[in-house]
Amino acid sequence: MPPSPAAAAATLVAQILAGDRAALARAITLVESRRPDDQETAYEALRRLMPEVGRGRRIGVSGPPGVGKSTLIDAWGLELIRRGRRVAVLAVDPSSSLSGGSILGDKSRMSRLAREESAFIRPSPSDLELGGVARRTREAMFLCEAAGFDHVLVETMGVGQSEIRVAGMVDAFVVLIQPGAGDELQGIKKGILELADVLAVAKADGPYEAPAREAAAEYSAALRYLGTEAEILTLSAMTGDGIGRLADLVDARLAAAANAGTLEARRATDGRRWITELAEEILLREWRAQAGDRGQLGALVSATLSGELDAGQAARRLLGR
Ligand SMILES: Nc1nc2c(ncn2[C@@H]2O[C@H](COP(=O)(O)OP(=O)(O)OP(=O)(O)O)[C@@H](O)[C@H]2O)c(=O)[nH]1
Ligand SMILES: [Mg+2]
Repeated sequence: MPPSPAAAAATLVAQILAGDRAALARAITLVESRRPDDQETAYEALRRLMPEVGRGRRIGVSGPPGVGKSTLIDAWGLELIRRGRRVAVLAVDPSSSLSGGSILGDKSRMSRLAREESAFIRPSPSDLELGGVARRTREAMFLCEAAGFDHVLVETMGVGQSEIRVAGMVDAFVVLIQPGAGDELQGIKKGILELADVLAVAKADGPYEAPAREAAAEYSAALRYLGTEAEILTLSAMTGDGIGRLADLVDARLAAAANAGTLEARRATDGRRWITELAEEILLREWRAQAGDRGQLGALVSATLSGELDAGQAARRLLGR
């Protein structure tokens, strides 16, 4: 007989606290699973681990496809390790659900970091339902923290919902921008500029260096205009230029936020989202499981289109009201 969820959770917790990386990976798999018993085990393990969660720093790294997120995380992660930190990376990649997994892709982009004892890299399949966000990024971050990783970097694709969601659950949000001045300004949405704590113009090396600096100047003006307090810099993950500055900058901002109490406030807001989202998920799952009278949907649509029912009435009937 397999162990009960509580017993399985207790074992997992002991292993994670003892530094067992395979156990950490397993716990993340369980929390991402859709099976109720896996969920029960994972959440029980997380409950027991929560006293170990909170001291770490959670950082989101976002930007358009190919801008250099993974390469930057590789360089930044190494810099953090040089400073004595332990670094976990969660890569959330929508393309992984299309290509059937970009695990090798991400590991090879982070090949230097992947070899480090003090690093843990975990690519998670994204959930198309959520617009390309892993369903359990928040829980995975907490598990990494409990396992003693004091920095958790989350790579997320710069597509609408996913970056907004991730920005809400991290302590600092770094947005990478393509070098090249002028028209790029149109491409990045105002909302994203407002989410960013740090804007970094990537690939500032070789022929891109000058355009990168021009872009930084333009974005700097845009940020002033928007009245946000985001910092802006140029960097190159390839040459290493700007990586130390990025690490310093994010460190300083997080220390200031911790002192001012804004870090705690940000986490409290996210805690409310955490439980609310799970509650919504449970409701939706229960409703879908009943699925009793979905047969009436066709009739409800006809009635709505013919003007017999209004759309709100039809939706309420579908819910059995
Ligand atoms: N010149 C230059 N090229 C870079 C730099 N960083 C990344 N690249 C190149 O840009 C390409 C994409 O890099 P990735 O790190 O995979 O970019 P990404 O944003 O993680 O890509 P996705 O995860 O697919 O969205 C690769 O060919 C890198 O070698 C840099 O600092 N300078
Ligand atoms: Mg990547």
